[in-house]
Amino acid sequence: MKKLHTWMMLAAFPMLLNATENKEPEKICLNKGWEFSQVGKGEWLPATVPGTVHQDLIDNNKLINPFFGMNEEKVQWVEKEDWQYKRTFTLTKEQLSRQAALLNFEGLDTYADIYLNGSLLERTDNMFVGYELPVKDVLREGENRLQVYFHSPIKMGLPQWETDGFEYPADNDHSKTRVSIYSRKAPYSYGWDWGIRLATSGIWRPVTLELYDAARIEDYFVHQVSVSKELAKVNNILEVKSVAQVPQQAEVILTYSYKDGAKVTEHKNVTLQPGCNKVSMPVEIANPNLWMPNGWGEAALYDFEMAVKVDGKVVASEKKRVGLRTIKVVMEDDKDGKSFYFVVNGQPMFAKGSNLIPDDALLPNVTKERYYQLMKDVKDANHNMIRVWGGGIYEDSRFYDAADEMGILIWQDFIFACTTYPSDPTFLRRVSEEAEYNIKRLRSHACLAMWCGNNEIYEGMRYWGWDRKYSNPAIMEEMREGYNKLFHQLLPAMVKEFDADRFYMHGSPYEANWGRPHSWKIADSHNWGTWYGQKPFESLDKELPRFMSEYGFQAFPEMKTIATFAEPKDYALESDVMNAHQKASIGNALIKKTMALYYDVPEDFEELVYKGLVLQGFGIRHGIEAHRRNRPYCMGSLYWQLNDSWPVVSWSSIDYYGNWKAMHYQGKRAFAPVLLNAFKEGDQLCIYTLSDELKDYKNATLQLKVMDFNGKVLSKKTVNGEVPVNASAVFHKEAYEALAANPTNTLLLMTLKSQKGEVLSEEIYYFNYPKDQELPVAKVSYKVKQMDGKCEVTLSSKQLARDIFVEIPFQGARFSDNFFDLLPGQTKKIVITSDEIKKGEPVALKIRHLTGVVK
Ligand code: NHV
Repeated sequence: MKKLHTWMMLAAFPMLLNATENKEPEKICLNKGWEFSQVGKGEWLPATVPGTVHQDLIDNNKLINPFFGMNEEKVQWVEKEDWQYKRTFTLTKEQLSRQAALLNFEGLDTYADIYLNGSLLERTDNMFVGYELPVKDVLREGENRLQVYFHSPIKMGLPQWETDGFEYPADNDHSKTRVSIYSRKAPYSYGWDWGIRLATSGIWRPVTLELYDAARIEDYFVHQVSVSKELAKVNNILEVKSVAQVPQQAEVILTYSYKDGAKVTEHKNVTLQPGCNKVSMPVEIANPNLWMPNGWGEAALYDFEMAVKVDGKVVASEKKRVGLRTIKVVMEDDKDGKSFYFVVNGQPMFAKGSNLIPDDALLPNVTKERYYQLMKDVKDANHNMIRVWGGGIYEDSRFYDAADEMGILIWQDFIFACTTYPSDPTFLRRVSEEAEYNIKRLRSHACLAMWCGNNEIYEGMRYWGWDRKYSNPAIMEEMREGYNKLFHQLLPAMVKEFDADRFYMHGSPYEANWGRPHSWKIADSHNWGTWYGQKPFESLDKELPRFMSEYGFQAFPEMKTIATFAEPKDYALESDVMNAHQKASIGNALIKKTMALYYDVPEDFEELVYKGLVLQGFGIRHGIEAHRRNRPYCMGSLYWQLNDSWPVVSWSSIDYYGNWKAMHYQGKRAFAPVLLNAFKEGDQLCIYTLSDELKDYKNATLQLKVMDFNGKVLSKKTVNGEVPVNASAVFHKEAYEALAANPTNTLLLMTLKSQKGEVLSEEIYYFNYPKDQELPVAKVSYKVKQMDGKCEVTLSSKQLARDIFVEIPFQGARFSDNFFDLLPGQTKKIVITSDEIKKGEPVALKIRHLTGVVK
């Protein structure tokens, strides 16, 4: 511990004047009543906290909507200005008499000077840490003035940029002078290949003033020492700061319970020394309810609470929801290369999921409701893992709470992506502070599965041509050394110190590169062959990794989302407005090129948008199935990307307004717990069962029916077999030629039933791609039953109707199903929910399918 001078001791450890009057801590929310001002302008306007300067300007009609049209370029001036935020708050004499006071800023973006009553409390330099500032000696009775001065993140980076003398390879930083890498600030806010550039400033997480007596819990870590079905050993580790000048007696109380069951309470008497104290309370829970990932059972959570009592009064307490489980990452040399898979509660788990980017360009707009909706979308689509990608942020705690509750494992990157970074002492100090802060903040979450140093920096250093870019080899050498310092030394050391049981990997991909087949056998892989390599989706059948942590394909968002940023005159693939919302250079051309392999490419823009959605869903589903089919060699499939941060053309499966793209529905189908998957191997059609279930199905039956597109059944048979536990297996093989006698106008319907007769999976196999099918012009009819908040749509068709898309003009409406095929003669009811649906106000539905638009 640093040596404190006597005068500092006075501030840090105020005298216990009246030891009998300990009270519960008081947390005063300071989010309300802020004003902001552009430095030099002198005009103060109301502000929202947590918030960003961009949103405050928009709310005060000082900034146009950055998402609309070509407005992005018109709002870039904001990042170059300094901004101030201020508010006052009043305190009573009684409040001031509390023994200690902390002003807590949970997040400041990024370079903020904090002033209180004439005192400079702190100069911050990291968006990813919270600041707890002791203010007991600065507070006043009555009015207190709080002010935060934000320096432009661009101006703050410039002196470093100027003195470095070379430009970092930060290609996603959409500026001529790339300063993003100098700041610990969300990389994506400087632009990305799906991202608007909004380099924000602001108080982006809550502010509180905490008044307390005697002691405070600085940290509560639930350390799962060992967990099995029979016994969980859990250590509760508290860091308690005592503000008395002399040792004081305290009682630490641990309470835990499961749901409405009995509360177990344990006590421990301790002597708190002045300053920081560690208190451990180990407990053992027999036959624990284990936390299970989505699809394997309940994500069981216990309620834990730790309280500290001094002089008989609770002076501090902290709650946690605790999921008891084990998660291991097995990365070992094996006969094929190097494995990479997760073992949860002793069972190998095929990871199914996607990559998360920040859900908004203006982060504080992501409410708790939005986090929970997104996580529900993930759960409903049968995912069990999300990778929090390194170009974004360490997410809000509510995100991890939601993941805990819904059984979603989190792969957490540290926030570094796609470029080398500085490694000077100041930079390393900032990173070490941020690592400690975030590891401690997240380590008690059941969902947290692993730490990963960064996204694609190692890959970039080796394969993205940076050697050629820097003619002076010393620069490249400095970058390589920097990589070692950050990702092989500092970050693993931090994980070891604060979260020793968790797996750490230097970066993703670990070693593999999508252009180098020999490397695919090593650990995780980002396969960008179907995008940057412009390969067909079938390449995913052969380019198999041990774990696919990224692969993707773009699609436009649906028309109602396009309509939020473009006007009908802009509805053209290469219009300026559409191009401002398409940040990937090869985007539009590639969408059309790949589409032509499978579908007829339409001229009409709206039809292209629709077919592009269908194409993306088709392609990624193809990949998911290939990965699942090839387990246990391949043990994970995380597609790029789950969500969007603004309305844009991107690789996402859910658009900015929460609308599921076709791919999200296809992902849900392809990630089903038990899935039938037919795949042609040589002259055989192999019908696989892909099961993630922990139980097997003996005496299952598979019915095969070949029918034409008008519903005439040409052949039919049933076979028996077994669906093995948690495995991919061939259930049945059939000579391909015989089945596929009429490939242009027949399909194979496969239905798998358990012994009890429940349908485990039902899938259609098409012998040809749509462009080589004689699809009938299906006459789809539908009926609508409308109620408040929902409507039921019943669709039917005499002929096969492929990829039916029901459009409704309400953002974020939820569909029980969409982008599905109707078999000839089939009737299907879907339910659409949205608060905007009102009984008696008929909604304008638009229904498309591959051979037409329903009038
Ligand atoms: O381009 C889509 C996504 C990115 O948004 C994100 O950074 O980590 N993507 C592509 C790649 N990685 C990622 C692969 N990168 C390259 C491919 C080919 C050449 C250079 C880079 C994500």
